[in-house]
Amino acid sequence: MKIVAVELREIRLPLVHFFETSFGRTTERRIVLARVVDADGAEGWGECTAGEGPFYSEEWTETAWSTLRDFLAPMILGREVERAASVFELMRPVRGHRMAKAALETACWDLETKRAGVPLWKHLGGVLSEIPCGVSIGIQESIGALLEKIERELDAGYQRIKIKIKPGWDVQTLERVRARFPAIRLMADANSAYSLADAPLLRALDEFELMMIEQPLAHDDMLDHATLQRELRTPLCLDESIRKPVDARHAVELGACRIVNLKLGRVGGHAEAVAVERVCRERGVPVWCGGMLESGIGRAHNIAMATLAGFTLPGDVSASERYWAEDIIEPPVTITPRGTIIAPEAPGIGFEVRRERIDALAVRREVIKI
Ligand code: OSB
Ligand code: MG
Repeated sequence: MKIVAVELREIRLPLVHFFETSFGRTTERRIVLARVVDADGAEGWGECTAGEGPFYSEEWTETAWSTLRDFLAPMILGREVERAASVFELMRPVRGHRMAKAALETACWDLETKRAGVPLWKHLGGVLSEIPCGVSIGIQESIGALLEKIERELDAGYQRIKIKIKPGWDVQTLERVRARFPAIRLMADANSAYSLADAPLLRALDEFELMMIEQPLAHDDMLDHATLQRELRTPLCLDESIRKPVDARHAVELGACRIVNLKLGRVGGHAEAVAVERVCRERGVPVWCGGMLESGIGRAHNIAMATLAGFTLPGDVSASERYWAEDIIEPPVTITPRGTIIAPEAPGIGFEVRRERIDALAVRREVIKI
């Protein structure tokens, strides 16, 4: 394929409910979308999962926009790109900025598979035609509100509940959740809110029989996680610390985690995600698909990734209606009563992109051409 135009759009999309983590609250997303067009006029869409500020990672909406416009788009424009699988390599001169890279890279995979008339997930080597789903529930105004939310998600069929924790919203909160729901599959995500000095508190969480504790320590740490893991019965899962395939190998070899949250944007797109999944699968480490409050385009790409064989645990990818009054794809993502998402059979990402709605939501647009 030869990409002749890269279009960037920033859309603003208010969340149905605010989403709060240990690093802050999001009420409205600022999402950068990438549309790539080849010489025959075929298109592909990707989404940048960077947040509204440099808090989950150093990337955010503005760095993604300028990095895509000034560096990444020019690196692929006009090049004879043999396969979407080689796009990440073309962008190698840029260090980091994996979420920005993923926007462009995933758009190329959508284009390639639309052209070939095959579903993206099959092209990636996916084997699961139905993926198990859980939900991630942010920090709430009260424990009562949290319990109500959990009840609603379980009624909808979701297979596991993840709650966000932080100092002051941890032991007591989990105690109440467990008292009310003694047998559910439950886990907690701290988004780096603790340090090794909190090991006694984290050890106290063992009694709640959590599936895992996600990223309790520093966003860029592995050694302290390995030390902590030796002191815990509960498996640790790394999110922020795993940015590339070699990180996954190091984490597993160090014993820093027993499970990996794999996020498509965080690792830089499908080619790198396939490599991370492989590192984990070959070492018997389960992975699951994380979420970044994606619109339908990012969500569709997540679904494709989550069909790979290593995705053996329920992920954070859930129905569009949990986030948006109206999504930017058609149909929106829905779950079955079994708490699964069925991988679409249509070519590419398998959902129709609502171009007019996107243009109506766009607050800026830039076309980079050869
Ligand atoms: O740590 O997994 C995380 C959202 C934004 C940033 C980081 C995280 C999350 C989530 C939400 O947990 C997952 C989702 O529902 O998309
Ligand atoms: Mg996380």
